[in-house]
Amino acid sequence: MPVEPVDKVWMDGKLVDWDQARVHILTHSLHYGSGAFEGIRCYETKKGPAVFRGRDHVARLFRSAQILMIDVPFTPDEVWEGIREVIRANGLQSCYIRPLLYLGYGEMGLNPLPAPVNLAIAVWKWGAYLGEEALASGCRVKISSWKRHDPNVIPAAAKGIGQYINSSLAKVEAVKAGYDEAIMLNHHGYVAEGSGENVFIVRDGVILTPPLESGILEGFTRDSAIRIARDRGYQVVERDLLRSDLYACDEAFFTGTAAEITPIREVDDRPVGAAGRGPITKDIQETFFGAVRGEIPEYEGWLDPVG
Ligand code: PPE
Repeated sequence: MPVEPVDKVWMDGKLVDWDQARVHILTHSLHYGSGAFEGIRCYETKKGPAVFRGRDHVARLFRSAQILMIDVPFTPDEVWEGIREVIRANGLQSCYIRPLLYLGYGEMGLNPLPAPVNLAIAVWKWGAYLGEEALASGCRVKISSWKRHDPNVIPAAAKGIGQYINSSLAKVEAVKAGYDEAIMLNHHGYVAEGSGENVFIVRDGVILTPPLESGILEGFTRDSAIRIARDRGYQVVERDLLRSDLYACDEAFFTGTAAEITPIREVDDRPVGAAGRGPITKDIQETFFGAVRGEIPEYEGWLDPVG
């Protein structure tokens, strides 16, 4: 997706001009995929711009760093203030936020421990991840021939930069074959997640989603969708799913910061339910969009104001 430039990027505590937000070619992360990142969204609300689960995303960045043994040279409060500062500096009401914790210039070789640690926070306008049309009518998905990496190969719980090669391989395969998105199975053959989304299905009114032990990213949109669904009286079950569960369900949808809540209308050329946005998906999606825009008081705690 092409990026529209904005004015400023936060780099190691300073706001720099967009065009000056550069790194050296021997940046460690460019060579070895070392580092971690976050994907966060800021939404326009009546009380001004607010970051959806902003503090939670910052905490996950620190958990990723802990797993990858990277010492973050900032406190969580400083990172959170950096996020607010860069949104304000660009005068944005809504945007996508990308904190990137990377290993910088000065050390080469596979041992990342001596490399300098840098943190950048970029923001830009990012519309519907799989297209506006997909939000309303659903997307077409392919089960990937690429498996989700085993958590003992690369920890899925960390949002590490290099591990996204796995997601990219799956995405490219799906797009080249004419689909919008991929779903990967895990090493046990059960459904894991999309290239950048968690996945849910609905069968006989019950909502099902793979458990965290299936080796998936612990998505905040997933967590929010589960809470919304239960609050609205639906039963939500976290259990292993087979690919045939995806082929023969009534509804399916993705959750993710970028993807928000995107219905799935087809899996491997099999229509899901009525091949559109199912009624339970619509209910959860509408509530989610109300929550992120600050229109539902009970979910206001999920919004961290930019101020
Ligand atoms: N699984 C994966 C593999 C993943 O990358 C994401 C987020 C999720 C699940 C959902 O997590 P959460 O955002 O906390 O609900 N993917 C990010 C990157 C997308 C990109 O293309 O870049 C995102 O949605 O920001």
